[in-house]
Amino acid sequence: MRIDIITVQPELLRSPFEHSIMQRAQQKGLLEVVVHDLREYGIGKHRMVDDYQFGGGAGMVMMPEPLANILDDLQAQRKYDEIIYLTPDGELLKQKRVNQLSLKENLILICGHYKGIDERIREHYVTLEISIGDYVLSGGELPAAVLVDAIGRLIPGGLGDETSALFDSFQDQLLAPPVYTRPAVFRGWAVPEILRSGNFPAIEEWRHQQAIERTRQRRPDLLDENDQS
Ligand code: 9D3
Repeated sequence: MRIDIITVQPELLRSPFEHSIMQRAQQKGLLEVVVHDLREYGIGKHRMVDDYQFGGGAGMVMMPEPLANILDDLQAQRKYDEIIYLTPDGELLKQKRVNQLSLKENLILICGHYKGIDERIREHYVTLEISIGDYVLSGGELPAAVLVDAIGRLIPGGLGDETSALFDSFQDQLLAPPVYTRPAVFRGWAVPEILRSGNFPAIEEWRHQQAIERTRQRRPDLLDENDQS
């Protein structure tokens, strides 16, 4: 899988992808992340990428031409499955969408800044708009890193042996049960006896019940289906 990221702050995106799982998947050639500096497509000798908005108002808007030019260049090189714009008014990111995107071959991510990008790019190029949550960030770069991380860990061979995406609690809509390690008693606080019983069917049942109870208490919204899968 190849992911091209378009940004005016490429430095913000370099370090996340030089680490851990991301790098493992990338070294195996399973995932290629290419960060593009939009300023290289900027207009004039000042490499302009943003301008005042029509109608007035504070804040700069990312100009259509640099974006259209880099998108044309990329699309001339390969077929992209989705052109994704990270934006606070996009679809709230959920695991189901991550799972879908992890099956794609080529993705483009556009990171917004300032007051966002010219609406015509959204109309004529963007195929999917994603928000990572209802809070205001300063740009789309960290959301892009979040999305790439979530996708990258699903790519076969991209995960450590000790974990499996299929058994992740979010995959089955439940929160994870509590976990413990040694010592069996710490400051007088004992690990639940069942976990030390060696009775694995009983342990599985206990964990499942804990997961359900925890989900009911903390995230009842995950239980009342509403088709969030
Ligand atoms: C003019 C109104 N603002 C929307 C609340 C404009 C605006 C604020 C912040 C436009 C962009 C941003 C920067 N944030 C993102 O680009 C962004 C984001 C976010 O702030 N929260 C959650 N997900 C995302 S994805 C991209």
